[in-house]
Amino acid sequence: MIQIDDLRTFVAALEKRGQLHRIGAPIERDLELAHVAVLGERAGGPALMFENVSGFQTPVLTSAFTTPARMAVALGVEPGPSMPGLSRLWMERTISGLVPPAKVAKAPICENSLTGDEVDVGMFPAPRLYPKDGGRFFGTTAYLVCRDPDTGWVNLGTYRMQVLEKDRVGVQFLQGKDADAIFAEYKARGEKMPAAAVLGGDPLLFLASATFIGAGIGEYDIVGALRQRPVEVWESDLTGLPLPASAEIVLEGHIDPDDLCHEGPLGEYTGYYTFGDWEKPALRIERILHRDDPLFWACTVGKPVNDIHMLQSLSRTGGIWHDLETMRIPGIESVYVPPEACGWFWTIVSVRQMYPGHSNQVANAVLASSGGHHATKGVIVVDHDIAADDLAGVWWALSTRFDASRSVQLDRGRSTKLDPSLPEGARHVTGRIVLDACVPYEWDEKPQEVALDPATVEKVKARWGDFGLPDIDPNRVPGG
Ligand SMILES: Cc1cc2nc3c(=O)[nH]c(=O)nc-3n(C[C@H](O)[C@H](O)[C@H](O)COP(=O)(O)O)c2cc1C
Ligand SMILES: [Mn+2]
Repeated sequence: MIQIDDLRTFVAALEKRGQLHRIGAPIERDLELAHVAVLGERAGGPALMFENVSGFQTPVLTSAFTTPARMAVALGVEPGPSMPGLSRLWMERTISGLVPPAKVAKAPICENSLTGDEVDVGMFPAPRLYPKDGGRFFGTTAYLVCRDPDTGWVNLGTYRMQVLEKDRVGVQFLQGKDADAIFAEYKARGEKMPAAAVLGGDPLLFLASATFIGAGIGEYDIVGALRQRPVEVWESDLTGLPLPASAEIVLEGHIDPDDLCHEGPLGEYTGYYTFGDWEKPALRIERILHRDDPLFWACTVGKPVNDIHMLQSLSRTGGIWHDLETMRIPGIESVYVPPEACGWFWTIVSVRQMYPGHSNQVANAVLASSGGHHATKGVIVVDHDIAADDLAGVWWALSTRFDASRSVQLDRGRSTKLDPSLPEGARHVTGRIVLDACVPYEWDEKPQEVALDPATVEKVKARWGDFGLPDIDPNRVPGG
């Protein structure tokens, strides 16, 4: 286990494992910073800490989650597991029970408190990422904390936050998101919603707050389960909200139902823009809290694959897997939402079939699950001999176990406003497809696979040195 308490311990843990590079050369926060980050991400490079952002003291962290190795460190395990391996950990820990946060009286986030005229979000190097973006975004990794006025449920959600004025940021929570549902309750009461935009703290707070977990479930409790210890929170004397004690920066205030804004666009995680210019909520900042020498953390969003696609792949897979297990569907071997599918739109499940129709049940369970119902366009099911992230094996199954006249199911389901394959203005519902690439369980005569003779494999492995192939390790050959 790697002990991760906050963004700083995460950065130190990455650095210790050669997973973080510091850039001392001067860099502009507009375009340059994100462009270096994106080029580094596309090349499979390390996390970056920009230490010399022109005009600012505050360093900017990017590319923190871009590889499975760094996702592992964030989860507190040594690099090595595959993405489904990490998602399995998510599934197992969240099933074993949620862990509520613990209040602390003294918190590092209170080291600096700015109110009144001192409030100026422009003190932080919020970057502009892409040329067509509508402005600079304080929030790409920041999450909004708010509380249900009736039940007391505390929700954390990552919604982009554009800098609008020195004391105002846009907060684009989309229809149906948890903050949207909570905001509607304040609106119905004719009240402003107390809210806090939080940057930093345990990196899993960003991960969890960017995850579709379901209404009524607190993301603090999910992170508590993932860490197997409570998240430490400080109860704000301004908004009453529990804030992560070791966050880097907090913007606190209220979201007024009568104070809507226009913001965006931002290069989305689909790799496209959504230009629809509807009115969106905005946070009026009454107080800024920050730690001494705060770190700023940004994520480049945009085209796959970068941090958002990796974190969505991990947590969406984990959420769907959790749901399949708690629906008591047997035989689930592995689950995978590929980062290249934006970490969202396609799910692959490997199942050990036990009865006729089992693979079809699995696919429909994914489509109906809390974790997977939103904007899934396709589910592929393969037999247990192929791991969900073995894409070569998935192609083989689609070629040899799949018959379009038997193995396809089409229907429609909930979509996302951000899906560029649907016409703008008609993005509520999408078509969905199931590709069942399993050999039908009920077939008496199953196709006979070509296989090696196990005894001969052992024999030739024992004599491998005789064959003059020093660069080939027969124990590491797939299927060897
Ligand atoms: C970098 C980033 C930006 C995001 N921007 C938005 C956004 O602007 N609006 C939104 O509704 N969801 C956005 N999301 C997705 C939400 O974080 C995700 O749907 C999450 O489930 C929301 O939390 P909730 O389920 O508690 O509402 C973003 C996610 C990431 C990682
Ligand atoms: Mn939520």
